[in-house]
Amino acid sequence: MANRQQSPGGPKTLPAKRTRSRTTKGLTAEQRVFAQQVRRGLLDPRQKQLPCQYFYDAVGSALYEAICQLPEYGLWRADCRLLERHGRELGQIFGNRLAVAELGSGTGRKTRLLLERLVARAQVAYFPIDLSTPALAQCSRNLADLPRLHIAPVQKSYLEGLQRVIRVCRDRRLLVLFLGSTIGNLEREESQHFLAAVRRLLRPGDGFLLSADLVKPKAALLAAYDDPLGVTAAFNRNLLARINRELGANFPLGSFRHLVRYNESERRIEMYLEAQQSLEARIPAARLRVRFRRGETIWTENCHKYHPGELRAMGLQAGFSVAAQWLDAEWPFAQTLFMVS
Ligand code: AVJ
Repeated sequence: MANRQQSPGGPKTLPAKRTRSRTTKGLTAEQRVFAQQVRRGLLDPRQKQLPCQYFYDAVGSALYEAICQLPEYGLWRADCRLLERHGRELGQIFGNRLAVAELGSGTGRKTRLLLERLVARAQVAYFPIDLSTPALAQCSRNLADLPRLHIAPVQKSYLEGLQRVIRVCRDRRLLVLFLGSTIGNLEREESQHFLAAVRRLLRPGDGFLLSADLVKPKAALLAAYDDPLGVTAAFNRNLLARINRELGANFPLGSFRHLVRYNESERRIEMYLEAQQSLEARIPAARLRVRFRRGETIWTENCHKYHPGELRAMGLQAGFSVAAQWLDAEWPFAQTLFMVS
């Protein structure tokens, strides 16, 4: 877990107690890993934290879809506008027999804007890569009507999935998509390593299209992550609700407040859940009892923001060349096309 900076939530955290209960029976393999990650994050003596990848169960994914429609949250629409504006150009660059692999494809609603423009002039093999089976199923359904599109879902982590795709489509140029500014969840150093790992898997003629949210006025960012309707607050609290649902915990959801700050030096939004009174929660499947002091926080997400030049430099450092960079005027957001030359 990367985000280990100072917390806004006051002095030392209250220790958590390991319990001896043996209630991990009946858990799936994924839930066991979930329980281990929860245990590790909540036992962290410096700052309690939970990994943001667990936001996306069925409820969380639906809340994220709602976030993307919020007037305050401009990322999704900016990404869509750039795909609509430059989709044809991408088609011209990659020719008439290409493969498209998407890291973290979600429902595919946004990717459709690009795929529609690609299949207008090419045979396309599309490989949505996602850990969530329901999301992959929905993605395939959302795109099934597109002509000249072959869909091959890959339920794997990003790099494992990409390795699989490269093995099965040696005869086509490959365009890898990493949209939505999901890269923002990684620490900057981690992002650099990730780009280098993707670069190592690709061959000359392949490309990597990276979406990233850009630095902008603090007020706009705080509104995007702490919307007045409370959808992002629900998305954040759903993490505790999921631990209650899947790991048998008893977190009192109403006792945790959604807290967002903008870390100027790190150029990132940080999301927390703050305990409104001192309380204790039991998480049997993680064999844990956790006590919270009033005002103590759980760190749940980092959303890093970038400068256009920084993104280009990251790609060059990873061994890519920069073929194009498109910026959205309405909501500062960038799509950068990296190529293997
Ligand atoms: C899916 C990681 C791109 O960082 O904006 C939205 C997640 N968190 N609102 C983002 C998110 C709070 C989103 N990413």
